[in-house]
Amino acid sequence: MVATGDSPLVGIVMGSRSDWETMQHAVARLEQLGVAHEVRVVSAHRTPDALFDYAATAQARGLRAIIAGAGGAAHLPGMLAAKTMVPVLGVPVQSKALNGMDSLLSIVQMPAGIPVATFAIGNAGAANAALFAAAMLAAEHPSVASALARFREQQTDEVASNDDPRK
Ligand code: RP5
Repeated sequence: MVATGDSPLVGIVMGSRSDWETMQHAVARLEQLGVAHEVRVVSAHRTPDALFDYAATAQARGLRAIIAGAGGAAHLPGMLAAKTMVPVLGVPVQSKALNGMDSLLSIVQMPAGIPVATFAIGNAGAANAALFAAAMLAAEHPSVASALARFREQQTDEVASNDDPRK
């Protein structure tokens, strides 16, 4: 059984504490699925040395995926991807000025050679990045596979049991 107290398999990083409102949805999903994880604020612009250090040590520390959320000039996911072979899942945070279009384009338009898997803007993107990370881990971690299967079944049951929108 993979538990949240174990050595982290997934790193969740964000460019600012102000991203937490969005990124908490990734953390909630990983906790629900029992995936060991860690959470940090690491900024491409304000703490670039910490970013390089995080990327340089990620693989050796056992991380199998990094979920990176950032808004505006969202360079965090791309810079992490440039400095580590650990797969980076990018979450565009919904910025105030441009509604997250700036974040989305900053993250998704990577040059060929350095991939970032980019998710939807905002809460849905954060939740789906966590589910995607769990799916990546499922083959090697049977407890994550069964938690993911249970989550899907529950989700289906919830929709099916509330299928009259007037109620
Ligand atoms: C980015 O700038 C962060 O990811 C955040 O979304 C945005 C604004 O940061 P704060 O000014 O709220 O700290 O680096």
